[in-house]
Amino acid sequence: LTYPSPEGLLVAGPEAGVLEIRLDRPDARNALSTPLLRGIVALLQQAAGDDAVRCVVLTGGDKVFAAGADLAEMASKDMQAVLLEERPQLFAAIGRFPKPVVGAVCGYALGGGCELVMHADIIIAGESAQFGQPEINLGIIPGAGGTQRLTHAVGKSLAMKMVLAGEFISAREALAAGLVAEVAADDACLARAHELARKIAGKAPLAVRLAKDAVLQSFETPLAAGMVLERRNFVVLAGTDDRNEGVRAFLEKRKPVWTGR
Ligand code: CO8
Repeated sequence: LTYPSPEGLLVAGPEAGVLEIRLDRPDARNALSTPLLRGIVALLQQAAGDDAVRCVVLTGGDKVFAAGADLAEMASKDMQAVLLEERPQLFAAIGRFPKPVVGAVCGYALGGGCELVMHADIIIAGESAQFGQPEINLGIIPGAGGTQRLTHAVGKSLAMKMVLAGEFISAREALAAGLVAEVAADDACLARAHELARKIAGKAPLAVRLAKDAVLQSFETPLAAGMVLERRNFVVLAGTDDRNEGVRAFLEKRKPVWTGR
C-alpha cells in the first residue's frame, strides 16, 4: 500500500513498520485547517487496516509543531457553523486510532496543536518545544481536549495557569509535569521518536493493541472497572499464538517470531 501526502501533510513510509506523518503548512505555521485534519484522519484510517504499519510518528516543523486551529477559517464561522462543524468528529477519529502514535515536537505546540499532540500515546519534546493553550487570548477556550487531556496530564494548577493565563510551558516543564515522556536535543527528537516507534513496531501487534487500549481506559473508568478491562485484555492475549511464541522463545533463549495472530 502506498500513502498519499494530502495537502499540508508529508508522509514517509511505512518503513520497518513505522509511518511518519509530518504537518507541513509552514506559511500558516502548520495551522490545523479542517482539510488538514481530514487528511490526518484519512491516513490513520488507511494505516489502521494496513499490517505494514505498526506505529505512527506524528511530527511538525523545526520551529512550529502546530500553531493551533486555522484562525482564518475560524474567523468565517459563526456559532451555528461551529456547532455543526466536522472537527469534533475528526479529533474523535484520531483518538480512536488503535495503533500507537509517538509525537515528536519541536517549537510551538499551541491550542489545537497541543491538543492534537496530546492524542499521541508518547510525546518526545525537543529542547525548543513550547506547549500552550492560548485560546483565552482570543476570547475562547480550548475545544479539543485542552481542558481535559491537559488536566489529566499535568494536574489542575498547571493546566489552569495555561488555560486561564495563556502561559506556555517549556519542554523541561512539560517533562516535569508528565506531559511528555522525554526531552531530546532538537536535532535528535525525531530520530528518538522513530527509535521508540521501531521498537514498538517490533513487539507482538495484538499485545501492543490491547496494551494501548487498557492504558487509555484508565482515563475513562474508575479503578475497579479499569482493572476488569485490563484483566479481560490480559485473558484475551492468553489465547494468541504470539503469547505462546513469546513465552516459548524466552524459555528457549531465542528471539520470538511474531505472526500477529
Ligand atoms: N491559523 C492561521 N494562520 C496562522 C496561525 C493560525 N493558528 N498561526 C500563525 N498563522 C499565520 C499568520 O497569520 C501569518 O500569516 P501571514 O504570513 O499571512 O501574515 C503566518 O502564519 C506567520 O505567523 P507569525 O508571524 O505570527 O509567525 P511567528 O513565527 O512570529 O509566530 C506563533 C508563530 C507563535 C505560532 C504565532 O503565529 C501564534 O501565536 N499563532 C497563533 C497561536 C494561537 O493563538 N493558537 C490558538 C488558536 S485557537 C485553537 O487552536 C482552538 C482549537 C480548537 C479546536 C476545536 C476542534 C473541535
